[in-house]
Amino acid sequence: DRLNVAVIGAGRMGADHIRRLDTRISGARVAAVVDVDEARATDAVRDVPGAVALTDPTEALARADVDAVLVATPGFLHEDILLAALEKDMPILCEKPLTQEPDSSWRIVEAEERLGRQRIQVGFMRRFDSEYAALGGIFAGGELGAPLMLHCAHRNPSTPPGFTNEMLITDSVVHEFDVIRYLTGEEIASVQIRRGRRNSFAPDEQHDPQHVLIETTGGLLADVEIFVNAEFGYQVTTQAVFERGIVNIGRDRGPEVAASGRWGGVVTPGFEERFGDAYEAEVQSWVDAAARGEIGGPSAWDGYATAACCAAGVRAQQSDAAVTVELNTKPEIYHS
Ligand code: ISE
Repeated sequence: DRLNVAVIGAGRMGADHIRRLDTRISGARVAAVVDVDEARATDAVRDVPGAVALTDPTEALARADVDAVLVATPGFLHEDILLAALEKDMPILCEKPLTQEPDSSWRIVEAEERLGRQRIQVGFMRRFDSEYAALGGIFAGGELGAPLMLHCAHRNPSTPPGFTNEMLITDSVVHEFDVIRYLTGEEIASVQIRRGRRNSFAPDEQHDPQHVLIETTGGLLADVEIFVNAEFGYQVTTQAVFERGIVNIGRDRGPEVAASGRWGGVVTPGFEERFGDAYEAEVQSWVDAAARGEIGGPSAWDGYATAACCAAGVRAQQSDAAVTVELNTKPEIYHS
């Protein structure tokens, strides 16, 4: 009995997940693909045996051959789909962000709490990246002493049309918010943003890059360079500073070639390549956990907490001051 998944949204991420579910994930199949653009839905199921193409998520959730849902629409469409899927008590894998604002994320948390168990896993795939996981092990193991600081760089080659200045935080730095919470096991207390010199090649509406200073509830400082029109490729690196050593992750480790008087290698072009293995481990973990009636990764609470960080970050873009992150009390179902 395989998990019969309806994939909602057949854009860049949805199409990538459909391919993954169809070819590399065991214990699951794509039963339906939903997209408002009918041609895109039809295209997406063309080579997927037994999958139907639909334009209405409600129709997909009502089908007898659908028992789980993967949400990959743009973030502003997540809330309605999540509430409907929770209503059906289905396993849900929701691409980040959970929703775009803390208020709507909190409504999701409340709906899940009423259900009495966790059903939503949020697509913060970095937790499944082998180097982030190894760094997490060093944080937990304590062999280098206490962690003191994190220096993060998040660089994208370019941004799609419509990528606003706020999205540098809500779409991109949201990953650092999650990963800093994951590594430290602490919530984020405040966010401060400085803008500095602007890349003249960035779209007019973006101030790119930005420098984000984050403090956790335990006093750890993290700085993030978010730079989304970096041209040269896709690069996500972290340097963790501990009392007795430092750890670097995220440097490309492809073959280093020396030829014609030069040496070097290749930078990953996009997140699909950089985090391909992580996405695969993430989806497999979700499918395996669903069989046990559990989730296999970051929760709706993580989605809510990062939405609260993003709201603070967007406010922090308006001034040079640090903005406090406001969090409601964590419901019982998210303890453990
Ligand atoms: C994109 O939506 C992602 O989630 C990528 O991981 C991130 O690097 C990029 O900045 C986002 O726009």
